[in-house]
Parts: sequence; structure tokens; C-alpha cells
Amino acid sequence: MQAEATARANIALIKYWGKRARALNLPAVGSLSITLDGLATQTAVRFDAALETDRVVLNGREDEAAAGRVSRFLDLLRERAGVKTRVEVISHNNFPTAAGLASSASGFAALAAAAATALKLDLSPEALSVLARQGSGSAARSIFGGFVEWHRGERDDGADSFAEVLAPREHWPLQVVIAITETAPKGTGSTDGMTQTEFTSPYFDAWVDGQEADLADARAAILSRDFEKLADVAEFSCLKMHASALAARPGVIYWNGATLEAMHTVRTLRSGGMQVFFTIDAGPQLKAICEPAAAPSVRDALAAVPGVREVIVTGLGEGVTTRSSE
Ligand code: 2P0
Repeated sequence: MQAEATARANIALIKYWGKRARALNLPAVGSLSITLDGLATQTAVRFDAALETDRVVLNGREDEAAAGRVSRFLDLLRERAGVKTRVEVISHNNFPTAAGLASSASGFAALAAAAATALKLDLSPEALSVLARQGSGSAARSIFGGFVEWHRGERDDGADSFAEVLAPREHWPLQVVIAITETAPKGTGSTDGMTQTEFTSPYFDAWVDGQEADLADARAAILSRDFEKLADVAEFSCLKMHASALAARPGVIYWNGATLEAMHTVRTLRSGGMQVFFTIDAGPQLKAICEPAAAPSVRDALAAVPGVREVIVTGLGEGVTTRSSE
């Protein structure tokens, strides 16, 4: 009972922020993302009757802090398979974890796929997405490659809150330039930032109310490869998400000075005619999305921003891949 899976990180162009139900990790809004080629998590799981507890090794080090969340997630799979066997999980990120880039999406997508394969659960991609969602919301999207939409869903049991492919990566081979502005762990994790926004921000309801229109605009922009339209709605979604968090009490501030400088740099490039826009998640790194021809100039411009420590350039990636290794 062992298997391996590789899943890639994703970044949302229309953001997920807020939950309609916490226990099942059901989102308050749908979201739309791109899966990244260059940021992958590879995870091997081995169910072993000799183990007394689950064991989690992340990037070569036993991680007891992660083990609790991983164990609770694995319980969902064990329950479904009718087994109680403990597991050894060995996981590697091929990107610098200290860079503060989201690893929970690729991490839980890879873990869900590897564990389901080891247990021979034979889940559909949608069912795997529903499962990964319960580990971390954004992991629902990393099951798939290219342009991906995760549905909010209406049901209380979450069966209709899964992701699916909107368009494959070949549809529009955009490039992503990631500007790392800080390597220390962030102050407020996404889950806590969302909760604080939901409970205290006067702008949270407005955020939720605008989501369907933003999703419709982004879907249309992607399907027609309309860069200007996608740039407009993606920056709108990003800035609204951050505005709702900034208006929490106390305000949740994810940016540093270099993040803001990088935003201005991207805006200046675009007003000069370059096809590039930015997005920022629950941390200080900036992600610039651009047409391939613009990528070298975007990389050089962001690398020259004071406070930017490293720049990573990547294309769009595929969905989760699995190998059974009995
Ligand atoms: C997103 N983020 O759509 C948004 C934008 C961060 C900002 O999904 O609580 O780690 O595990 O469901 O998935 C990060 O949140 O949160 C995230 P949980 P998750 O990409």
C-alpha cells in the first residue's frame, strides 16, 4: 500500500477568500486559477501496519507541526477505505519553502492523490478535488492543470464544491514571473486572515457580492484570450481581496514596501504597452502574469526593484500525476 504523486502550485486570478462552512472547508466564493509548471510537490505515502502514529517528513525533516493536519486529512481517506493503518508521508517541494510561496495547495493535492492511489480508492478527478479541498481549499484547484475553476457549490455536504478545467494550458501559454520580496514565514496565515476578514471587515459582504460578475468576466477573457480584459479583472479581484482584509479589525496587511514598488513597476510596464498584470496572495510576494514575449523584460524590471530578493519564471503546468509503487 504505497504510491507517489506530484502536484503543482496554483495562483488564483479570481481569488478565494472566506468560507461558507469551516468544517468541510467550503468557500464563500468560487475562484479561478492557473496551475504553475515550476513549483511542484512530490509526495510518497506508505501505509505500514507496524507504525503506531503517522509520520510526516517534509523536505528531509520530520515535521511534527504539520503531522496533526496531515493525520486528520488522512483519517478522511482511512474512513472511506475502512482501514486504520498509519502512514509514512515523505514530501519534497522543488521550490524554496522559505520563499513563502503557497505549498499547501500542491502539498494537499499530491497527498490526496498519493493516499487515494495507495488505498485503491479509484476516485474521479472531481471526487479527488473534493477530497483535496478538505486538506486546504486551494488544493482543490491543483488537481487540475492549465486554467482551473473551483465552484463554490451550494450543498451542505460539499459534493458540488470541486474544481475543473476551464481551458488546458496549451490554450494560452502565459508566463508567470514571481518576485520574492521576503523569505521569512508570514505573520498571518490564510485561514486566520480569512476568518478575521469574514468576522470583522465591513467590506467582506461586498467582496462576496461581486464575485460572480468577476468570474464571468475572467472566464470570457480566458476563453477569448483577451489579455487586457483578464488584466483588468484579475487586478480588480486581487486588490478587492486585499482591501477586504485591510479593512478587518485589526487590519490584515500582507504587503511590504517592495510588494508595493513591484505593483507600481508592473503598472508602469503595462501603461507602456507591455502585456503584464500582477496578482498577490496572502503574503508579500508579487506574481506577474504576462505574454511570453514580455517575460524577459518583466523579469529584469522586477529583479531591479529594491527589496526583491529573487525572481522565478515559470509557465503553466499540468494536473496531478500519480504512480503506484507496490
Ligand atoms: C487563493 N488564497 O485563491 C487565495 C488568495 C490566498 C489568497 O487560497 O484555509 O491555504 O487551507 O482553505 O487554500 C490560500 O488559502 O486556505 C488561498 P485554507 P488556503 O489562492
